[in-house]
Amino acid sequence: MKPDVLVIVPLRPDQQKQLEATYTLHRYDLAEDKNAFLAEVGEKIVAVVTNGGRGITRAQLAFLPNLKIVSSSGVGYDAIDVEACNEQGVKATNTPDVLTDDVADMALALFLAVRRDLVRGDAYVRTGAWGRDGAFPLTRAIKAKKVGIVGLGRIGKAIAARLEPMGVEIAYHGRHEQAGVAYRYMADVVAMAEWADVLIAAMPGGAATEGMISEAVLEALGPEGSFINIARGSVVDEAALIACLKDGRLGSAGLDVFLNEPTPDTAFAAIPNVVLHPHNASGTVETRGAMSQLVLDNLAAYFAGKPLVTPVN
Ligand code: 8YV
Repeated sequence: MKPDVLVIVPLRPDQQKQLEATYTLHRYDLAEDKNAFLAEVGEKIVAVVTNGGRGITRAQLAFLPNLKIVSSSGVGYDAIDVEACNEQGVKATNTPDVLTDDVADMALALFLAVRRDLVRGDAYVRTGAWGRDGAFPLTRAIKAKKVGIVGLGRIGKAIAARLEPMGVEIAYHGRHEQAGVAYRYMADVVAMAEWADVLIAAMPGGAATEGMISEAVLEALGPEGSFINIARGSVVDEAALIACLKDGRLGSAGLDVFLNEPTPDTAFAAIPNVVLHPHNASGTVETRGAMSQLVLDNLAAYFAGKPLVTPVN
């Protein structure tokens, strides 16, 4: 008897084939009437495959009385209702580590794109503005600038490691000062924004960090400052971010994540001093394959009665 698995988001093709071979799949992702589908198959389901964006809600969990494990592709688990999982005795797993380098690379790409005006430079060549209007406006050097990282976890540290050889000064903010970390710790995020030229958000999403990058933080970063976000849209006051970018209280931003995905606030499209990316920092063939494999490995460990590879709760 193959265990019954609810697929909220499918895996990459290779791992999806393995999933299909090992389990009886119930394709929530393909169902037209989602609630009717859950009501129909819910009792059978022992495992869920999802991702960091979709997660699983308390309302969905209520349809799954026999659920044992939620295996999610993504390091962030703010979209998984872990409290409801705990109440139901459901284990959850995520996919840390395998995506760290790609996400840190994207933070660096946004950082460079924003600070050196890469996207507007591209348009300047394409549209012939270069020939018509002359040399492109000068930008600002990276070297000797101050970068504040909010959330010095695995990804934050990988971002810092990429920035170090560029000759920038690095500080970090988080819940606690970390032993054995050479970067300057700043307990107050507004003070760090005041000090920094660039602020990079790399903390987890969820209630604890909601709105942490407030209007006061963005104003402290200032007209010459840049905000980079590869964390979650929820960590920033997005209305304030839009307003600050528009009226120049904040210099520029590079964003991989938004409050409403995949249909972010349309105001962003009309703001020239922001570089936008469609939540794809972990979106490489290699990393998405590794994430899918880890989803499978966690399921396999569970059904073999072994310790989970990367448990959340
Ligand atoms: C994914 C992410 O885009 O890992 C995360 O937390 O946000 C991203 O890697 C997301 O989980 C969808 O797979």
